[in-house]
Amino acid sequence: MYTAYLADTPNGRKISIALEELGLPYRVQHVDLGAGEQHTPAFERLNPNGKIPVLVNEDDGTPLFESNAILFHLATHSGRLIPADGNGRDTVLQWLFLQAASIGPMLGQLWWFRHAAPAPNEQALARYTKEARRLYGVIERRLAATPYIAGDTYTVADIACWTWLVTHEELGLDIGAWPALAAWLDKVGARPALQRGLARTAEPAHV
Ligand SMILES: N[C@@H](CCC(=O)N[C@@H](CS)C(=O)NCC(=O)O)C(=O)O
Repeated sequence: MYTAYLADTPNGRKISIALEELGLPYRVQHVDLGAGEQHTPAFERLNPNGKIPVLVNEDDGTPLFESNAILFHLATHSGRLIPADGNGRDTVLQWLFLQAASIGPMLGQLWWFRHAAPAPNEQALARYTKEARRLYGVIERRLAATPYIAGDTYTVADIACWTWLVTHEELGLDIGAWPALAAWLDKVGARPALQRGLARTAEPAHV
């Protein structure tokens, strides 16, 4: 049994989607980011970085933070959503790192400067829009060549990238520029487990 500390954000959504895909038992503990619950001493004992998501294995109490480390843990321990062979695993890891190191931070900054910045900042908007568009292009070229991010099969790399790349409207990006990526967003988004995962993370806090 797992407890997933989540909020309704791209990194939070990854975890409930993966747990639903794998059919593992879990409960969601919603963390109110606006109220600062991620900075309480109790939460920072689970993640010293003070961010969701965290997954606690209730069998032994072990907490795991960093969304893609959690995805990799779930996939390798279940033997699903990741290839069994070493090269296949490395390929999944490569895309998980690209998502965590580039797609998440750049799209996250673009979202913040569009929706949360206290004052307009045209230079920041131009810089992060350019970088986001470049990254959508990287994934477009990949998905023009392979059906899924890490190759022939659906893996946790798709989950990690999907929750971020699906936010293109909020980011003011025209998805028409990336047809292979758009088709993949629809294909992956139609998975029933993904839709169940989104619903679990979107449940109102404290219910
Ligand atoms: N690299 C981390 C990023 C986690 C992250 O940025 N979480 C955000 C929500 S998506 C958060 O907790 N923000 C609240 C804060 O920074 O105070 C991961 O992939 O888990």
